[in-house]
Amino acid sequence: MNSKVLIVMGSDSDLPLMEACMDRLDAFDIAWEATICSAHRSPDRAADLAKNAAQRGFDVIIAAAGLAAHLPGVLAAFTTLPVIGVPLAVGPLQGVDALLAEVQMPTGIPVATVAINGAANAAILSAQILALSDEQLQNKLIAFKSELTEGVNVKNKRLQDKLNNRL
Ligand code: RP5
Repeated sequence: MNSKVLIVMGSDSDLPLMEACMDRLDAFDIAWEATICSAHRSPDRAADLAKNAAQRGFDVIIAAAGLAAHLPGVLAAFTTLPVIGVPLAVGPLQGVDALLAEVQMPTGIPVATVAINGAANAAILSAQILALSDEQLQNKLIAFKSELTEGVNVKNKRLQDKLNNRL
């Protein structure tokens, strides 16, 4: 199985918040590698990682960081691969600082920023990108979205039953 998604986290302290991303990629049978690298503490390696990612066979980069989260933007500066940013709720501002740092990228260097702690959505967005050239994955996504719809239908049915029992 070739690796497709590169997950970069700013610190090992980010791992608990990013496990939902790894679990969701696994559920779609998408291969991934994860590494720790910091835009501020190991900037040279961040540049190298991004410069070499396409050549190493990755199609998408997911970058997660908290505080003044420059990691996704720095990686995006050194690659033409799509970069998905996950702002993490860390520190006194609980992710608002990271959200603004990741989403407010200058024209030319986009980062597809998901919600604060949106680790699972980063995986799903990666899947949607990879599915553009993978019909099997496309079918898995269709099935996944149907499950979401069915979940809402079940909730609604439960609500209607409850409301009927009140009468
Ligand atoms: C960021 O600083 C990391 O992504 C992490 O969310 C935050 C704190 O890092 P540690 O001090 O726990 O290493 O770069």
